[in-house]
Amino acid sequence: MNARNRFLGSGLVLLAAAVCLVCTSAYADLAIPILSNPGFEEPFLGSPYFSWNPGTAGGWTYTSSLALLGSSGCLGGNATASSGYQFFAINNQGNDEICSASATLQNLTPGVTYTLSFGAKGWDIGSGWTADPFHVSLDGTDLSFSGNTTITPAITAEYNTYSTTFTATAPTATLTIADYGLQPGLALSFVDDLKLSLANPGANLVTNGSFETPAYETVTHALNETGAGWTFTSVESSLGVGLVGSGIDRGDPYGINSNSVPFSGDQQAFLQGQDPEGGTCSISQVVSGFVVGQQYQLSFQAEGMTYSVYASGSRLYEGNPFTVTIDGNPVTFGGVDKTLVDPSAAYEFYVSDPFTATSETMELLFADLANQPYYHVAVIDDVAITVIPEPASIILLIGAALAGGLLWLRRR
Ligand SMILES: [Ca+2]
Ligand SMILES: [Ca+2]
Repeated sequence: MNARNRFLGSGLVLLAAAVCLVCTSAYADLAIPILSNPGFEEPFLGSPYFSWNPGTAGGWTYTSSLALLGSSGCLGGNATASSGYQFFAINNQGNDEICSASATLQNLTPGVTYTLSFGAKGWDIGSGWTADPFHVSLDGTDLSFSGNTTITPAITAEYNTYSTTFTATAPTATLTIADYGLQPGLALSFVDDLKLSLANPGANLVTNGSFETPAYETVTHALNETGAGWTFTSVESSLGVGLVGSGIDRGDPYGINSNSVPFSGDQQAFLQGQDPEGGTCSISQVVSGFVVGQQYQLSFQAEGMTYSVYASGSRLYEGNPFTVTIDGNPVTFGGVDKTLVDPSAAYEFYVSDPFTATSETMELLFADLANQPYYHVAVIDDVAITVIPEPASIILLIGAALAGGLLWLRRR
């Protein structure tokens, strides 16, 4: 089996993956993303299917008997996912039930501003159905999308993107997507593909953090490349790590449904298991520009690569858990023991706890666990290391604000 085929697996792999579903999520030291399961890919529904009133599932709590978790093709018309295979359908059929989905944002940094976006569209099934208007709130306060707090998505084939920013006031916040109940008739909107990122990340010390260079315009992926800032290593040169080009996402050249759409641009990096060769694979970069003693944060987007075969209702999903170190020291995400990144089947946003630079150049290393099966693939995109303002400068800012306030008082 050549490297290309091995990368995408085979029917045997799918069988093995089904067996291996029991071996995921067994880790106690999992890194905490800002939002788990942002693409409604969990729990996996299998072949085109929908689940009414899924209750609490996959990190989300759904209310109303009309809340619907669905997969592409489960309903007629434009019932497709924006990312991966599954979506949330917010739905009202002339009764007064409020239909909603809510989840907890975690590991937020108070004072930091984040960008939140998602896709939505109305159902185009006709027969009197309209889009179901809804609102998105954080701890009960509606977020504004281009000046609107009520979203009535257009009825289109593709999803329409809605984006906003918010500033965290606490490490956690409850995100709620809810309709208003009491619609006069039949109404349904699809919601999918929530994305989070830093709104004002500042200068990035990482070179080629989006893995767009070199551009692989004619191949689906490249292995063990060196250059453009990154070094990719694996035990066997023919597989393990590298850059994924756009072809794998757009052309689906192997006839396998993949969730592998880069978070940004056309390319992303991947870490693939090394079984049966053994050992680990890694992606590293010697990052320069640190100021010794200054505090920094690492952020990135990561997902577990999945393939779905609806005919058999099975999905190859293995997130290939990995660790991140800076000069050999584990980077943590949400607490001292939260070191192991095991992303779900849609891109999750990870922001590390602060770490202190001990040298002007430090090595950033992503490495998977030893002896993972080769159908375990994690993909990574938008890697950034950014400075955290020193407490002294924050105190200065507060001091300046206070002084301004005093001046204002004196002028009165
Ligand atoms: Ca999805
Ligand atoms: Ca990219």
